[in-house]
Amino acid sequence: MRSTTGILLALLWLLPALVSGTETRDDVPNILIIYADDIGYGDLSCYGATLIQTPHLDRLASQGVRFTDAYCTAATCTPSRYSLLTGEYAFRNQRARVLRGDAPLLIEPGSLTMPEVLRRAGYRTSIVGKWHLGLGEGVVDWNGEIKPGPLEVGFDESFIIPATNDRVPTVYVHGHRVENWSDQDDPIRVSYQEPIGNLPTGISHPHLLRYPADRQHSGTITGDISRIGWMDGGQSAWWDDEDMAYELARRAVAFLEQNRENRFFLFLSMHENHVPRAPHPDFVGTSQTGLRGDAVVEFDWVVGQMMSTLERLQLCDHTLIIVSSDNGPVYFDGYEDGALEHANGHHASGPLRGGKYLPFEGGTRVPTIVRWPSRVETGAVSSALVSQVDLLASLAALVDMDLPDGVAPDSRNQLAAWLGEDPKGRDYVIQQPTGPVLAIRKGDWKYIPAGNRPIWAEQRHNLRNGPLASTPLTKNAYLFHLGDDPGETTNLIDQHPEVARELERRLQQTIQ
Ligand code: NG6
Ligand code: CA
Repeated sequence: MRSTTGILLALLWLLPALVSGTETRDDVPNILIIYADDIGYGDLSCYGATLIQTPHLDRLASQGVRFTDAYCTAATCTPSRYSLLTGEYAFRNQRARVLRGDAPLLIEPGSLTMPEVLRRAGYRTSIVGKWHLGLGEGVVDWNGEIKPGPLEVGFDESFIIPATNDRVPTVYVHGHRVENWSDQDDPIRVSYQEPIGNLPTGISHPHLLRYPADRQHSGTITGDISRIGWMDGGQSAWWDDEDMAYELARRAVAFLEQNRENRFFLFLSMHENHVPRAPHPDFVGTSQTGLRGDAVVEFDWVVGQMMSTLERLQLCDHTLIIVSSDNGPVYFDGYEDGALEHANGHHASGPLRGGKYLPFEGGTRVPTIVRWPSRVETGAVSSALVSQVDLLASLAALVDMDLPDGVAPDSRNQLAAWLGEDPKGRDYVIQQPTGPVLAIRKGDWKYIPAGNRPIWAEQRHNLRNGPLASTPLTKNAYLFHLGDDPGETTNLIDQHPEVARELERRLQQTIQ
């Protein structure tokens, strides 16, 4: 008798845990992260752009919270994405730098990544779009099974651009295989060491190109664009650059439709506005800043597609949407696509200094919008300091999952800030530019330690990126007061050495 009661009690105790994966509760929403590539703080009309109109993002902002002080962790893609998905700063992992298209997987298979945490919480998880976190274990056979990859680190489904749209191989990988690929007589081969195969390259056939490229981007031509690296074979599987937004949107919509009855997490990782900029002809001319702006409008259209799909499926109220970018903007990034010539006075970083690659605010402060009608106030603007590295712990808290010690070591539960409820957010954020020098923002102060590497980057920006940077970075340390000087023009390090020392200490404590 006693044991029967015990079993019954145990069952009653277990019951909530057993049903919690299937019930539809408003406080545990679906999650959709729409991630842009290289879209800057000033690129959306809700962030002040006038030559680029982004009506869907503006509407999203009017229905949710728009952040003025939200950061990705790094000024380039791979490290930012690594931090977002693992909750660990990328500078802790020496391999977490901008990866080649044939680099091995950066994330340990089976680890508790953001998608894995959500998967364990009962979510169906999917990535559609740019990956750029490596695939395989060293040598990838693009004609066979490609793993480990997204499916081994928490995603139930994947349809990815393996690296970037300017790197070979220019094929989508669906699950473990190249999409649309079965012709074993024309095997896909990839090299980042030396030219392979007989396909034209930007060097051998420049007349085939839609626009000229620098040397680095003058490898194999697929479509009419030369890439970084060389590839051979697989022509039937090559993606169509102009169709990419439509293809990724189709895949994302299909996932939402298929999972209408499930709780889902979709990481929709778009390529806009990374080079090569090749928006669909439907979007060419839709901005007043040339192809670069047109690609932002294309991204906005994708956001609109996701919103209208959620509306059609009546999932809007039950879906938390987070839109942000992986790093700041750049004009010239390898291709003479007219981005700078047609900038037309558009400031891709808005009032901020610098952009992609750089330690200045424009490198890592990114447009960020969060919408979840059942919980997030509509039309709010938050100046809370938030960092994408915290999304893992924050979403884990949202779905009530405990993270064991050592998992996501740099991720903190900042859910209240991310939902617009806490106006303050973090005490400080770390900003990782290209090169070894990390920057830190704490409150209104911003500190960039002395170091040499960023000099070339900003000089290149000055030469090629016009409005993105005004004064050259030197190897000296910098201290700016962002409240008085959001454009980081006046170095106050001599006036406030004690502030610089405090920020240096904070930075060192974080690094250790
Ligand atoms: C750089 C490429 C740049 C871009 C970047 C990655 C050169 C000279 N430049 O190495 O064109 O591909 O990597 O961009 O090769 S990111 O947004 O994915 O970080
Ligand atoms: Ca990027």
